[in-house]
Amino acid sequence: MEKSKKDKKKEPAGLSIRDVTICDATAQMLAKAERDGVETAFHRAATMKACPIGANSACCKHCSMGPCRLNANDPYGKVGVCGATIDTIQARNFGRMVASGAAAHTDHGMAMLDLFREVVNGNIQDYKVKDPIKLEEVATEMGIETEGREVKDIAMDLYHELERTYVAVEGEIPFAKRVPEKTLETWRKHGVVPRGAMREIMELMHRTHMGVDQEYRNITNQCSRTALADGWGGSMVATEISDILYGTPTPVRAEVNMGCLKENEVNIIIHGHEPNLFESMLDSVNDPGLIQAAKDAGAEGINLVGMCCSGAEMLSRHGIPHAGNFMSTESILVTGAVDAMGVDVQCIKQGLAKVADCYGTKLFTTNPRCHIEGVEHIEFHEHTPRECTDTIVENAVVRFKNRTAAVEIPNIRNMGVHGFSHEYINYMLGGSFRSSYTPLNDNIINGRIRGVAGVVGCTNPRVKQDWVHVELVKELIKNDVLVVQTGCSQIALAKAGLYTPEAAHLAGPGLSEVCETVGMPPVLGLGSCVDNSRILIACSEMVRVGGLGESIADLPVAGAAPEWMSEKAISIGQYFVASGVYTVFGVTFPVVEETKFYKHLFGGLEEQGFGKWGFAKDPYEMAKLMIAHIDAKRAALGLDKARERVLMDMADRQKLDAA
Ligand code: NFS
Ligand code: SF4
Repeated sequence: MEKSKKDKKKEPAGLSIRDVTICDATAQMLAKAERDGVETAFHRAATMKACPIGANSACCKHCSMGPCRLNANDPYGKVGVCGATIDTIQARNFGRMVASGAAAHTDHGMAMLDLFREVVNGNIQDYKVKDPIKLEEVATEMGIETEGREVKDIAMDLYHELERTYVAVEGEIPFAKRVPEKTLETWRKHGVVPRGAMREIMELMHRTHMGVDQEYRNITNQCSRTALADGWGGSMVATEISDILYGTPTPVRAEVNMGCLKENEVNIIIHGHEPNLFESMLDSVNDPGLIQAAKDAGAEGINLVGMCCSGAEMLSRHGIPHAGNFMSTESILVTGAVDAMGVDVQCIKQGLAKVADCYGTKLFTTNPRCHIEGVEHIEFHEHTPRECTDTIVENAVVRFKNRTAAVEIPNIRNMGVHGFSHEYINYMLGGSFRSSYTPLNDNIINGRIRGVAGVVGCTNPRVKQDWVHVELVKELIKNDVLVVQTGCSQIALAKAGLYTPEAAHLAGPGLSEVCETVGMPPVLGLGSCVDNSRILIACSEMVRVGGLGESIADLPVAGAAPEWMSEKAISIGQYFVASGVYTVFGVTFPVVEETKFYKHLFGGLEEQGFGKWGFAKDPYEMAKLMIAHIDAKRAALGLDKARERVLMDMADRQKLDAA
C-alpha cells in the first residue's frame, strides 16, 4: 500500500479545463500552463481530495489528548477524549473560523485607522483627506461637533471615536449607532452587541479553548458578537476611512479581464487587500522619471492592473483595470506578460512563487504580516511609501527589458460600470436635491423590484470558477431581484458582461424598467469584501426610510457566497446572519447535517430574531431558496398581492419625484 503511494508521482493530471472554469482567459492560460508543465491550484485541487472528516468539521485538535475524530454518519455515537460532543466540536471549529476571518478584516481596518491618524497629525505626507464631506458626515453621525471646526480637529475626534471599534473593553462599538433600533434590541437581548474587536476575538479564542465553553448556543452567541465586530466594526471602519482618504466611489466605466495586460508595456499587477500599497503604486506608475525609464527600456509605457480585493477598490474608485479574481491569480502569470506582481495580505497563494519563477515574473511581498519563503520582500512603509512602489516599478522595467518568456495575452476585455457606493445609490435614486432610498423602497413595495440580494465572495477550485456566481445572479435578476456585489463575485459577473446598463434586458420586466429609468445596470458593484459593510448600511437605510418593516430581519433581502473558500467569508456570513439576513453558502458547509448545532445555525437563530444560514451547491436551487425567502418576507409585510406590472412611464416617475 505505502509503496504504491510513494511510486505514484503527483504529475499534475491533465485537467478537463472546461469543467473547472467558465472564464475563457483563465481557460486559455490553464491550457498554456499544461503545455509549459506548470501546475496551479486547479491541478492541486484535482489531486488533493478534500478530507471528508474535516469537511464535516467532525474533528478536534484543540489539545494533545486528541486529535479526536467523530463519525459524521453517527455523530452522537461517540465523543472526544475530554467528552466534547459533536456540537461542541463543530461550534468551536466554526468559532475559530469566525475569529480568524474577523481578525483579518479588523487588522486591516485598524491599519487603515493608524494610517488615518498619521495623515491627520501630519506625520504622513503622501496621502491626504480626499473626501472631507464624507469625513464630516461620518463625524456628525458619531455625534462629533463639526460646525465651524477645522477638518484636522474633526478628524482627530473621529479617529479617537473609531479607535474604540478595536480597543473598547466595554460598551458598544461606535457604528452600533447605525443599526436599526429593533435589530439592536435583538442583539442586546442576546448579549451580542460587540465591544472592541480585539476583546471579542480574544474572548472567542478563549472560549473555544479546550475545556471552556461547551454549550453550542453559547459559543454561537460569541461567534455572532465577534462577527458583528467585523461587519459593523473593523470592516466598516476600513471602508469609511478608505473613502475619506482616497475618495468615495462614484460610477466609472472600466475594463476587467486578462486582456487588460499590454504586450508592449511594462505590466505591473497589485494583488491583495490594502488600498495604501495600490494608491502609492498609482503615483509611482505616473512618475515621469519612471515612465521615461520604461521608455528607455523599449516599452510604450507602464500598465497598472489590479487583482482581487484591493483591485476591486481601485476599480471602483479610479477605474483602474482589473485582471481577474482569486482563481486567476496564478494563471495570469502564465501569460508571461506580467513584469512584476506586488502582493500585500490575504488570499495570496503560496503557489504564486513557483509560477512567477517559471515565467521570470518578479514577485514581491510588501507587508510585514505576509512574507513568502523564497520570495523577495520589499517592505512598504506608510511614511515613505514610494520607496517600496518605485522599487517594484524599477524591477518591473528591468524584467521587461530582459523578457525571455513567450508572451500570450488572452484578447478578452469586458467594459462595465463600477463604483456604486451607498452614498451614490442614494443620490442616483433620489436625485441631487433629495438623496434618498425612498424610490428603492417604493419600487420594492410596488413590486417592480422583488427584493435585494447580496452576492459576494470568493472563487474556489472545488467548483467551476465563476459559473455558480454567474448563473445565480442571472437567475435572481430574471426574477426582478436587484443584485449588489463585492469582491471576487463582482469580477466574475463583470467578466460575464453584466455590468453594463444594456444588461438590463436580462432582468425581469419590473427590474429592467427601473434600471432603464435610472440608467443603471441590474447588478451593482460595491467594491472589496470589507465593502460588504456598504450592504449593511444600505439595509439600515432601507429600514430607516420605512415601509419594509422595523428590523433588518424584516426586509425582503438575502445574501449568498456561492463559491466561498476563506475564513473571512464565514465571518461575513455570520455577521449577515446575526444582522438578520438569510445567507446561503455554496461549495460545502463545515457542519454535519441534522446535528443540534446545524439546526441552530440553519433555523434556531432565526427563531431568536436573527437571520439564518442556508446551503445549496446548485445555483438554481440557491436562487430558489433566496427568492422563496424574499417572497416570505414580502408576504409578512403584506406585499404579496400580485406584483404590479405597470410600466413605469414618465408620469409615474414624476409622481415619485413629487412624493
Ligand atoms: Ni474576499 Fe478578497 Fe476574493 Fe474571497 Fe479573497 S480576494 S476579501 S476572501 S477570494 S472574495
Ligand atoms: Fe479531543 Fe477534547 Fe482535546 Fe478536542 S479538546 S482534541 S475533543 S480531547
